[in-house]
Amino acid sequence: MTRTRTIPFLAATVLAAIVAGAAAAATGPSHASLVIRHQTRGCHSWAVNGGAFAPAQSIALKTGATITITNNDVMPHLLVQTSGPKVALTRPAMNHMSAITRVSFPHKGVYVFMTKAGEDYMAGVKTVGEDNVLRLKVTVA
Ligand SMILES: [Cu+2]
Repeated sequence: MTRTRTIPFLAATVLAAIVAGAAAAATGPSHASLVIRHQTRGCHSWAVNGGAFAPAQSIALKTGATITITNNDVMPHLLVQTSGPKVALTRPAMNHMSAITRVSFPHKGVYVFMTKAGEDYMAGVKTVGEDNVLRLKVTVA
């Protein structure tokens, strides 16, 4: 008698765990933070959620998610969307150190952004090599 009640309960628990796992794999978190920093080689780079700094980043987010970009570089960065469903960019110009831009993704899709970098805030900033172009791919599911 206990057996016939225990087995369906276990099966339901396992099924629920599988469904939850699949849902978590298909959609990402609801928020990501990017930080732009100055560096000698390539002038600037950025990182997602405290990860490795690189010029090109990609993020998977769930529908309705937002990203926050903080510009800690020594020059302004303008966020520009280059492809994907059009998103509203409020304050895309990060014109001073620690300036923040937020972007919301109310719809599914693949969105691609880049930044256009301006002149250094102060003279005499030395860098090595071509300036990096920061690129970001956001997949919203
Ligand atoms: Cu820079």
